[in-house]
Order: sequence, then C-alpha cells, then structure tokens
Amino acid sequence: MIITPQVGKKLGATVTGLDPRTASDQDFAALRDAIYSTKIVVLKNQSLSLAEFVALGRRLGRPEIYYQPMYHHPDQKEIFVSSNVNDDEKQIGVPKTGKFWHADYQFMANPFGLTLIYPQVVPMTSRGTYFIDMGEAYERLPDELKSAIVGTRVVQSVRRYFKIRPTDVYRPVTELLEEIEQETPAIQHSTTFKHPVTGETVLYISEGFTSAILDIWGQPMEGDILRKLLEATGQLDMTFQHENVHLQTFEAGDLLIWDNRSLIHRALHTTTPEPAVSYRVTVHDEYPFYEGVASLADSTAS
Ligand code: 7UC
Ligand code: FE
Repeated sequence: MIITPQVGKKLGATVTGLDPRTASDQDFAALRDAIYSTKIVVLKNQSLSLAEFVALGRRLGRPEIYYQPMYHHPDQKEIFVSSNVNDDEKQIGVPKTGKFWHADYQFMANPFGLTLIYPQVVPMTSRGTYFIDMGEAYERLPDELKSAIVGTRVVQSVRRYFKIRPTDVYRPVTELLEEIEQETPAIQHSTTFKHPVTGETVLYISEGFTSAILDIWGQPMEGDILRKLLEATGQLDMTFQHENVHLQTFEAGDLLIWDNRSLIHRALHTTTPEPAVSYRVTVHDEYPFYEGVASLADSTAS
C-alpha cells in the first residue's frame, strides 16, 4: 500500500495497492491516519461488490443507515444511492443529492465521523465534489468573527433541502411539513467544536443546513453573523474560486473516504443527460462526534 499526498492540493491523499478485502489491521491503521490528517483519501482501482463496500465501512466504524428508505439500495440498505438514472420502472436512489454546502447528517443529533463514496457510473463532464475544510476556514476567520461566536450554538435543519417523495404526491403540504418537524426537528449543535482526533477547532455551519446562530442565552443573534460566516468561509462564492474551496475529481475505480467532522461538501452534478450513479456508506468511528455532542443536541430548537 502506498499513500501519496495529492500534489498541489490543499487536501487529500491517494492510496494505491490497497485491497480492502485482504488488508491488514496495520494497513487500516495507516489508512485512518491518512483520513484524519489529509481529510480525504482516494482509494485507487477498486472493484468491490455491494457487500464488500459495506464491509469496508464496517472496518472503519458502525454504519449509519439513512433515515429515509427511498435512498437505500434495494439489496443493501446500508448503501445510500445517488442516481440520475431515471428508468421509469425502477428508480433506484435519488437524483441530485447534496447539491448545496453541507456536512452529512449535520441536521441530526449525533452525526457520523466518516463518509465513503464509491462512484459507479462516472459522467464525462462535471465529475467531482467541492470541499471546504472548516477547521482551516475557522483559523482564517477574522478575530472579530471568532470572538463573536464564542459560546454560541447553531440551529441545524433539513427543512430547506428535504426532498418530496413519490408517496407525497397529492398530500397537503402542511401535513408534510408537520411530518418533517416530527421526524427531523431542528436541533442545536455547538457552533465550533474540538475535533476528537486532530484537536482542531471546527466551525460547524453550512449554507444548506444551518438556519440560525443562538447567543449564550439561546436567543437568535442580531445582525447578519451567519451570512458573514458563510461568506468568509467561501460558501457564498458561486464561482467556487474562493481560496478555501477544493475540487476533488475522481475517475472510475476511485473510492473516496473523508472526514465528515472537518469537511463540508457540495456535489457537482452533471448538466448533460449523461448517467451518473454513486454509492455511499457512512460510519460512526470510535470517537464521539465531539465531546458532549448528544447532550447539547438534546435541547430542541425552534
Ligand atoms: O437528497 C439529499 O440531498 C440528501 C441530504 C438532504 N442529506 C444527506 C445527509 O446525509 O445529510
Ligand atoms: Fe453529502
């Protein structure tokens, strides 16, 4: 197994010569180190079955099965399918997932530490995912923004990007909104947290899921502090040229594993009619998402 940092890139390493089916515990220890230190690793030349992909996830942690069944692979519910292959008879998975800045499960009380993506059908154009390292982005914030958010919390919600399901057709929208509030109510997280492995301070906000910042008394903060943070971290730059933005491209046979605590990401979907399919497995590693995570999120937010 050879681990090579990506030349001229802010993030990432490529890994060649690793067969996850036969890799030793020592290989996995080195792989874990690379994931947390470089944030994204790209395993090259993979050809895993559905079950083998899930088994790879299990060697890194406990799989989290997506809370909505419409994303599940019909033969393997641990696999979340993003697919624009719109075959009328059997649409598998969901098209255009994650086309906004977010961390996975950021709207949940106890998000998972690692995301694995295994592209299955790679289009010729627009292949890749944008990333921002929110530990780096926090370090680069002006001091007045850093001090403004000390002790604050964020309200996270899936509301803005909840996708209508086939079974929602003809349902009153008010009923659907109530159901979203029941199943995935807005929750609170600490605005910044200490990464349990690297010790970095991570700014846990995204344009997709963060709806408000609460001051130390739990009141929504005055002014446009959230917008300022989104702007400063590069999330409002629609040219994606901001210095914090990293484009991770991939080719067939690549399997990406990234640090879902440090990174936010935004899918780059093909604008051509070409098919694109990818499989995702997400796992809780051996560390808490951050110290005290569940107790904080327990208190519900409006
Ligand atoms: O369809 C999607 O974009 C899924 C998104 C709302 N959630 C992905 C996740 O794991 O948080
Ligand atoms: Fe995502």
